[in-house]
Amino acid sequence: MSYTLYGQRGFGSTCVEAALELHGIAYDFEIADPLDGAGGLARVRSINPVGQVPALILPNDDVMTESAAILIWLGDLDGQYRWAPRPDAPERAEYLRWMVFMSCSFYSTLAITDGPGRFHPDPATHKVLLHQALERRKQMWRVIDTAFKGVAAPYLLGEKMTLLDVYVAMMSHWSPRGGWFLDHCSNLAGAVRATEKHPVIREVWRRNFDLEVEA
Ligand SMILES: N[C@@H](CCC(=O)N[C@@H](CS)C(=O)NCC(=O)O)C(=O)O
Repeated sequence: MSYTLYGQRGFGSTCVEAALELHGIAYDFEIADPLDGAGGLARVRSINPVGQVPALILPNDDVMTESAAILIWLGDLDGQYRWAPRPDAPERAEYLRWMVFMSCSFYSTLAITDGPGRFHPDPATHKVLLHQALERRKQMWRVIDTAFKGVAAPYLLGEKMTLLDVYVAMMSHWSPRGGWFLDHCSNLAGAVRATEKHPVIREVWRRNFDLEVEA
């Protein structure tokens, strides 16, 4: 029974590392960087034909991709719901809504910044594409920040830290990054700070973001 996580430090595999460790699930980590030239991309494509990480190999050798799906699956796996609301909990709908929102509306814009040539073959257009992708990310942060106005206490869904907190906290370190995030997402920032104080998250963040968070 073993899990193997393919990813790269600071990439989307960060939240999967955190989820595995919060659940006490042992795993092997394999560096697989789709942005590390043709060799890196070929290696990732041999696991995930889309050429993206994270990818998690399950103990039965099934391959699981899509970070939100992996987190939701891990959160439900042992039926204990330590890091996810139970399916019948009142917070479940919000949990699913924002997990999928962050994946579909925010994370999806990295497909543009990680490879603008996929969206327009002329390199002269790429500066605009990168700019627009970043603007879209800012807009999506504003949407979720407004939705959580007055309801974050101390975590996004209330008293208990969930994998939604972990997912949002990880993405807060991506462009437009911490400074912009703290200035513009005051409703989310408290939950991110609380999440990053958890000892498991601190250690995973230290490894992935070279970040020392105060206890
Ligand atoms: N929908 C995917 C997106 C994964 C993704 O975009 N991962 C980035 C790294 S953080 C990647 O592999 N980028 C390389 C590329 O898109 O070519 C997920 O949620 O797992």
